[in-house]
Amino acid sequence: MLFGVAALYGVSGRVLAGNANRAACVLHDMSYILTICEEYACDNETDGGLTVPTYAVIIPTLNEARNVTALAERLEKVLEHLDWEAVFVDDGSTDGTVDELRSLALRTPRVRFLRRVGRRGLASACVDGMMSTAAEYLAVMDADLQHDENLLPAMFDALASGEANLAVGSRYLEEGGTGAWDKKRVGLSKLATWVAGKSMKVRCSDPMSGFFALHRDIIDAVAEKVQSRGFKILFDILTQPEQSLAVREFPYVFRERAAGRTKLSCSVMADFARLLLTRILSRCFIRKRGR
Ligand SMILES: Nc1nc2c(ncn2[C@@H]2O[C@H](COP(=O)(O)OP(=O)(O)O)[C@@H](O)[C@H]2O)c(=O)[nH]1
Ligand SMILES: [Mg+2]
Repeated sequence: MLFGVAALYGVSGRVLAGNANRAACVLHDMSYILTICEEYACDNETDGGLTVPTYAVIIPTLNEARNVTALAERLEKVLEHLDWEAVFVDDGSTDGTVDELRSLALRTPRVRFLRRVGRRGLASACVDGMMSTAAEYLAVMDADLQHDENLLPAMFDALASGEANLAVGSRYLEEGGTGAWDKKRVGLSKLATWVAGKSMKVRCSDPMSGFFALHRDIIDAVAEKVQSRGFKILFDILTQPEQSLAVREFPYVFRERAAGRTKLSCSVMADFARLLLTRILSRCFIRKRGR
């Protein structure tokens, strides 16, 4: 019966294969929550010796058919020595991304994917991906090869050693960079970063980064509060008032998109401006009350 329900929601890969001891798949939308747990106590001897991975890389996709296979291959190389899985989360791509993901998942046991139906939004896709894995350490990155996957082992290491509970890939540290961006985009991004800094308690040079890793306790605590349509989930997490964050940053140079187009649109920017305003106002309000 559980297999039937999971299939209905498009969950694929290792969870469906019954490899997880205690797999929890919670779809973020409050209208339906699917939890698969405890019942999944499986004997590893009989299902290929696979165990619950310690690390997961969550990759939101919207029309990234030409990028996903290359990314999975790169991940396999850099994470070779770790116990990890990749969770792609797709929102109705029309370019064959899901076919690519299915074929990847069929031939690569470390890859699984979540196909969301009737739902959109980068932030909620990331949250659903994170909720669908039992891994303790979770990274989020773009599917388009713009983020430097070579940093993942060091980011995971910083989390697993307890040095940090949030590792951020930063374009604005000395050795980082925005690559081929034109002056206008750099200017806008720096301005937004400066304004965002005013609403944050913690120091982070690149709060709009889409490349970060965290201990799962952090997202478990705020999953329901993240702006589901948002594009800048890291900033949302950084500005949740009750979070206790130890941030470590890793410089990287933002690469050019390998194929396909950016989904950063005017409406996405408007959503972000709304989030920014809400956070600045609530920070002012908290300060005033504290006086
Ligand atoms: N699932 C999902 N993924 C999305 C959505 N919007 C963007 N993405 C993915 O999120 C990542 C970041 O988007 P991208 O267009 O690269 O933004 P940019 O790097 O700021 O130009 C990419 O892997 C996109 O395919 C969405 O609504 N749903
Ligand atoms: Mg991108």
